[in-house]
Amino acid sequence: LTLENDLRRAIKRDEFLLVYQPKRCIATGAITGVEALLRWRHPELGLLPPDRFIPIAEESGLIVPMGKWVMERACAQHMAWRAQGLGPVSVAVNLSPRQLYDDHIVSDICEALAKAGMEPDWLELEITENMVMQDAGDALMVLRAIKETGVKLAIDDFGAGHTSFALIRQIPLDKIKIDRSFVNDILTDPNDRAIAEAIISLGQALKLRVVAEGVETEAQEAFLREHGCNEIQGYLFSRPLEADALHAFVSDHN
Ligand code: G
Ligand code: G
Ligand code: MN
Ligand code: NA
Repeated sequence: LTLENDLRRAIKRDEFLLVYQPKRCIATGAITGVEALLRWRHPELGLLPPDRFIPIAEESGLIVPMGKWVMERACAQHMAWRAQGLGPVSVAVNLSPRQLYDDHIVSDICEALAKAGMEPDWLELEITENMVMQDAGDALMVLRAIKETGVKLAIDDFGAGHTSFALIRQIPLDKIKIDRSFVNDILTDPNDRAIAEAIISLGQALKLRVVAEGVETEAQEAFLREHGCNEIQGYLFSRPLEADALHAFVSDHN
């Protein structure tokens, strides 16, 4: 309960920060985008990872204003990098179920873009399968409205949740992210390998870009390249970086 109270004051006290993990296109080697990941600089407990406070934020509903802050910060950062002369990289933000089903989600997205002066196609929103399954009819309506703003949609942690193929076909998706758990043992576990290959095939058939997350070794990347995966994200390439470090990393790389 104390943590929830602290969380209530965290936006005003400017205790949140975003770190950015780059994604690399396997074919061109270029950095195509970054995923924004939330951290909380707690005054007594130090730097907290999202699994320490997102569940509390979700439970209490605080995730709605926090998520709005994340979108605004991410859009502002994208424009700041461009103003510093960095070639544009897309920025992805994770959405929580509470946000998706909040009445103001579409206007919050539009407001974040407008405040930053950012074109919608540089912003990507990541949802998970289970968010869609809660109420498929409602979710599809919201996702279509979100898609009409011009932002991109990615399905995160794919393969780990519970969506049907029938539903996947109806979501206006741009991208599938293969869950890290399948990438981990992609070389040693025949089942994980089969699942990863199936997800890549599904993505290709539906004309979606496929991203593998949690790539930690060259051998995993080689396997993914061979099987037609489009992008990789993971410690092999880079850990999540603060804004300045990300700028330096992209400048050196692209
Ligand atoms: O950052 P890490 O790298 O530890 O992220 C752990 C989990 O927290 C991931 O599942 C990620 O999707 C989630 N997460 C990170 N940042 C955000 C955020 O801004 N909003 C939401 N809803 N989830 C986030
Ligand atoms: O669920 P989501 O994909 O949003 O989670 C992103 C999380 O994955 C973050 O916690 C991030 O720090 C973590 N992550 C990113 N790359 C790697 C990796 O190569 N290995 C592992 N174990 N975790 C990673
Ligand atoms: Mn994600
Ligand atoms: Na993920």
